Amino acid sequence: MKAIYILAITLCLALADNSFQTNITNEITITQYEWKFDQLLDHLHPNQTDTIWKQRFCTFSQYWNPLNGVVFISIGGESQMKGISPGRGWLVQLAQKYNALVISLEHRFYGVSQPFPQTATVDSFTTQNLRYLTHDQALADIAYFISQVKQNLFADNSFKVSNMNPFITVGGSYPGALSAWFRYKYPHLTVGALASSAVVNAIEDFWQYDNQIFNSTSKSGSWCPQNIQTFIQSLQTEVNSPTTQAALLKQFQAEQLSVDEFLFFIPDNLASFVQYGQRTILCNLFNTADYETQKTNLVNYWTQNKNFPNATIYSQKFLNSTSQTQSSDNMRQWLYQYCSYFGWLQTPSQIPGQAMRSSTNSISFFEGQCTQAFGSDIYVPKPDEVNGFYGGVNLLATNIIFTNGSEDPWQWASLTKSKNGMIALVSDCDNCAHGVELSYPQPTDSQALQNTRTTIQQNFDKWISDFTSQYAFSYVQTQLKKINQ
Ligand SMILES: *[C@@H]1O[C@H](CO)[C@@H](O)[C@H](O)[C@H]1NC(C)=O
Ligand SMILES: *[C@@H]1O[C@H](CO)[C@@H](O)[C@H](O)[C@H]1NC(C)=O
Ligand SMILES: *[C@@H]1O[C@H](CO)[C@@H](O)[C@H](O)[C@H]1NC(C)=O
Ligand SMILES: *[C@@H]1O[C@H](CO)[C@@H](O)[C@H](O)[C@H]1NC(C)=O
Ligand SMILES: *[C@@H]1O[C@H](CO)[C@@H](O)[C@H](O)[C@H]1NC(C)=O
Ligand SMILES: CC(=O)N[C@H]1CO[C@H](CO)[C@@H](O)[C@@H]1O
Repeated sequence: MKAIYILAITLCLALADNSFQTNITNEITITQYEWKFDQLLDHLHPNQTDTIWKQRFCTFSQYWNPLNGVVFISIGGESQMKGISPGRGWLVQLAQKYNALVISLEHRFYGVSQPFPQTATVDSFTTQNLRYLTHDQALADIAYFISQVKQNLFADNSFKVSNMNPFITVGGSYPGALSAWFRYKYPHLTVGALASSAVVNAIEDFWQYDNQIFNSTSKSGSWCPQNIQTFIQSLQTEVNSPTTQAALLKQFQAEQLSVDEFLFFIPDNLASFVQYGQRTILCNLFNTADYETQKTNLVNYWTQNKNFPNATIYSQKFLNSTSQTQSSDNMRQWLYQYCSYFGWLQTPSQIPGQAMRSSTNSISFFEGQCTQAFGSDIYVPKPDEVNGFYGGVNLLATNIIFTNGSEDPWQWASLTKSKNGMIALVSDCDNCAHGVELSYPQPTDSQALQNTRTTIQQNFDKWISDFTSQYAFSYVQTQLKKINQ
């Protein structure tokens, strides 16, 4: 009996060749399934012969119960997305609590979701093709996808999703903004949205980001931002000197960068520590005023952790290149999105004494990147247009939870205050940064973070019960049908 059972499982695993494993924590490994969806290229100018492309989505259905389960749509963006990653590991627990199906939908032009797949004769990322890389097309992708899922997109009907299953969107950062905007634009398709560190406010000159790096690193002591500031100054002097330049670039594996590119590459990667909750690690590396030691600490850290930042993707040559070399490529696409719409150009803080990056990180530097990569007609960003479209910080919708981490430099592009059925929460704790509550809960998580997750779930409970009570009668009918199927 047991042997047969094991054999059956083995067969099942062998047959499901679209399945894959993801390690969420050291103890938790999940199985997900990868699928492709026939998505429309242009939702905004429909045509008799719609152009179709293949959009990737992944499902996690271990806890799914179609009779009373929630469907979580995990929204992608800014990079490739193959299902739930450890950074969104909380979804695994939420799935268990809400008998949920989790569907991760990759964003157009990222990863393998390419409207114009790379071939010998087709380049994925020409400026002409990237015209279809817009926030409104991306939202329409989600709307079309959800409406298809509700009508049993899955041919074998194995998931038995129906109109009576409440849908909740989840996203962090730019996908967090999409999650909020989706609730505003297509409120009939979901019961609510979690918008984590959602950058709903487009700002061209986003110097507040750099200022938050100063503010967050100050939490370790004023020496931390000070040491980083003197480091940036020394770096600038060294890279500008013909006698020392080559050795410095070599030390950071950045021989392919110009001086200005290098002076963006380093601060951008220091800011990443803070953005991703590693402020204390960064400050430990800079717990010395000695420039040579600072450099060595940084290089050693990246080498030992096998996460040395790839300088190539910061070069104009790479940003110019219209071909997709690997599915992880995302720099040109994201550059296009902020050049053409959002801005969020990360210039030095305008508060005297608080700049954490070189003055070469100026608007004209970013404008140069944009115009060289896409031509002069793509720049300039249109924050007024985007904010006019969705409302920016004056967005008005219901059932959205906005979260921000107290150390997150992006919080200044997010929503500040609760109002009208929209709730703003903050996780105020050490190293609480971008999208912090979405990761898998740990026993060491601060009380503030645990409270954020509890409040989110209380709101989910309310949205779900409002939904099911509103549709009580047809809900029972539909679910009875499923049982009888
Ligand atoms: C998951 O972790 C195990 C060991 O802990 C490792 O053997 C395996 O390759 C990992 N799988 C993935 C997909 O990373
Ligand atoms: C409609 O689609 C066809 C075929 O893809 C294309 O040749 C034509 O230019 C499109 N028309 C418009 C108005 O976009
Ligand atoms: C950091 O920001 C907080 C909130 O705006 C402010 O109260 C605090 O004074 C700032 N700290 C520094 C060092 O700028
Ligand atoms: C850096 O990125 C480029 C472009 O994606 C890639 O071709 C190259 O292999 C990467 N280098 C390293 C060391 O990973
Ligand atoms: C990038 O492309 C622009 C426009 O074609 C060109 O002027 C510039 O020299 C290119 N830069 C590099 C580094 O290839
Ligand atoms: C932009 C924004 O709302 N930021 C808030 C995030 O949370 C911190 C911590 O309470 C607030 O100080 C910020 O105002």
